[in-house]
Parts: sequence; C-alpha cells; structure tokens
Amino acid sequence: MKLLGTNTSPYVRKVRLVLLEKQIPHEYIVDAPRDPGSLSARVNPLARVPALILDDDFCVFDSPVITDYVDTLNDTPILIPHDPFARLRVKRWEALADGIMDAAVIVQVERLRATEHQHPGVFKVHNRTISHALEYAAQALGENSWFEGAAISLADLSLVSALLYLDLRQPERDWRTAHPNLAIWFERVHARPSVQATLI
Ligand SMILES: N[C@@H](CCC(=O)N[C@@H](CS)C(=O)NCC(=O)O)C(=O)O
Repeated sequence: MKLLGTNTSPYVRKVRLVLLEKQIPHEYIVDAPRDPGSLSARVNPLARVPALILDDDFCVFDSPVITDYVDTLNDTPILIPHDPFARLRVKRWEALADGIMDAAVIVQVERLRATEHQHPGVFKVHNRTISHALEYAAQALGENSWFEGAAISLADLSLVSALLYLDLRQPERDWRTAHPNLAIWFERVHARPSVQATLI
C-alpha cells in the first residue's frame, strides 16, 4: 500500500505513526494535493492528504477512516480496542486531536492572509478552542502514562501529532508550562522510534 502525504500535515503524521507502530509495510510518498500533477488530487475526490492507496488501487481517505482500517491489519499492537466502549473512548480522543489540528490549520491559513484581510475573531475563536481542548486533555490525563488503558493507543498517537503541529505552527504557545503533565507524557511518546522516524 502507498500513503500519500506531506511532512507538515498533522493528519498525515497520525496515520504514519499508526503504520509505523504496527510495522505495516508501506511506501510513503510525499505528494501535495495542490502541486501540478499531484497523485492525491487524482485519487482522492477531496484532493487531500492523507490518502491511502491499497494494492488494488482502492483509495482510502480521511484520516479517521484510514486509522480504523489500518488497525484491523494486525494485532501488534492493537491501537483501537475491540471492546465497544473502550473503542469509543479512543476514537473520541482522536476526534479531539483532529479538532485541535482543524483549529490550528484555520489559524495558520488566516495568518498567511495579508494583514489587512485577517479577522481577529478567527484567531480568537480557534485559539480558544485549542486552549480548551488542551486543558481538557491535560486534566483527563492526570498522572497517567497513557490517555486510555495500560498501553499506547491511537489516542496517544493522535494527540502527539496535534501537539507537534502546534509546536511547528504556534511555537509561541507555551502549552508545556500550562500543562506540565502533558509535557512529561509528550516527551515519552516523542522519544518513540515511530515519532522520531516522522521527524526526518
Ligand atoms: N479531515 C481530513 C483533513 C485532511 C486535510 O485537511 N489535509 C490537508 C493537509 S493538512 C490537505 O490535504 N489540504 C488540501 C491541500 O493542501 O491542498 C483528515 O482527517 O484526513
């Protein structure tokens, strides 16, 4: 299978982490949907990344659909528990992380507009969403090692991807001082070979 993506996309990083943690053979192809001749624009009707192309050329899109599918491919490890309520809890963390990514992307797009066309309200609303979501996550994590259960799950991989994107786009946001427990958890997850492999 082939994963199409860009190195800065947090949604792509989340999918890459799932593939790497599960050691699923795949080819990662850097492909930006807006580039001329882009493959992702051709195979994904939404012209977005991540897009996962299966061996029969079937294209899977939208990262939560991809993570769901990839987790069914082996049990080493199981990143989305099979128990329905445990599964719900993990997918809910993925949704929270995706929401942080969505808000941070909106802020980034607004920042790239000419100053006179920027809307302060956009920054306010979406940065507030990010702050609330981080507060919620830090409180729920407490002193636990993982967001759900006794081992790493999609919840941790999603949240680390969201935080790495914040570090990239909003380095001025000092979430580590605001949430020291989140910072400790982040350092541990960040040190994993899967995360390190997505940084180069
Ligand atoms: N909800 C989608 C969001 C994917 C998305 O917005 N990807 C961005 C990159 S971060 C994209 O491909 N945008 C189109 C473009 O860059 O032209 C998912 O979870 O996969």
